[in-house]
Amino acid sequence: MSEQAFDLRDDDRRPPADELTGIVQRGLRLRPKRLPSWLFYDERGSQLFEAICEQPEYYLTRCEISLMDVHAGEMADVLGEDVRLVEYGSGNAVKTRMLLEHLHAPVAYVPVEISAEPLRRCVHALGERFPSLPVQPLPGDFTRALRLPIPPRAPRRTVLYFPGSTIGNFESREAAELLRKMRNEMGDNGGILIGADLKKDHAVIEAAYNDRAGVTAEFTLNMLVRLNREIGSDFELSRFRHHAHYNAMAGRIETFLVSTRAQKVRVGRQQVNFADDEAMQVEYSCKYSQDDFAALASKAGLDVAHAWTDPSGMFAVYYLVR
Ligand code: AVJ
Repeated sequence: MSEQAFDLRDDDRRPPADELTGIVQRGLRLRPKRLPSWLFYDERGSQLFEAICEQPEYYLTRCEISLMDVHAGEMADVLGEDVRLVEYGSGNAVKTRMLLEHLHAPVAYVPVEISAEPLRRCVHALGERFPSLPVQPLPGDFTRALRLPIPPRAPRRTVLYFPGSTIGNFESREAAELLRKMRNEMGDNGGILIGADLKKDHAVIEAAYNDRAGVTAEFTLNMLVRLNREIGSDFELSRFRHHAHYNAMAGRIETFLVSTRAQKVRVGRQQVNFADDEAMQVEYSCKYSQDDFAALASKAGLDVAHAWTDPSGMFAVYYLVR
């Protein structure tokens, strides 16, 4: 997600920078201060996320890919013939390709993506690999109600694909609401194929968000670079540090930007005070045991029909149905 997010919202006639300024100002009035994690994903942030995926400590992507390597064929069998596959966030589509390799006569692939450039790249990459697959890109925010394009022929079912443990960025209430929205979109006969990181040794999880090379720290701080550029705020990068720790009670990584001194920052026409050591929350990455995830799904009126894990038991993909 990037600045284009706001260009796409023609329901709001204010200039995009004003909207962003308002979002940030509201977050800075909360106690603790809090900024939404989608702000990470400008162009640089998306690049840094790809670099995170290559770090030895960040096991999530590698584990999900090895899971797909082993189980994509079985997933395709479970999904059945004539599926319309709708992906929430198009990403770089590596896992999607692994699934599409095995799908039986898919009716269409619909990537839903808020930011124009990744969406374009995804359409291009899949068009080359699957020339006869109808691709129907849908620019937009997947947390809002989607208007799915008319499929080229009637699908047997619509399956919403939501890989990557992105669901972990939502607090459990919001996660249940999002799944409930997805349940409506998939229809009676539909399903949700969704990746979620599993609970495990806390040190392993914590290391994944504190890589030695400091890529995650740079990713976190890039949010401030983006805000300085897009809304003209004057966050001083050297006066904030990345902090990510595993909250075992809540079952989630909590990431903060911590102010390294008492300071004032200008955001739009407002001055915002930070105390020495004040922590501003920027991301949750929730971890679910298989039982936790089944409980979350059931809050949204969904059942786990299948669950797959990677060979090391670190990551899970679930197939949810009504
Ligand atoms: C893309 C949301 C799955 O929470 O693990 C990686 C984002 N943040 N390192 C995650 C992220 C810091 C990632 N998700």
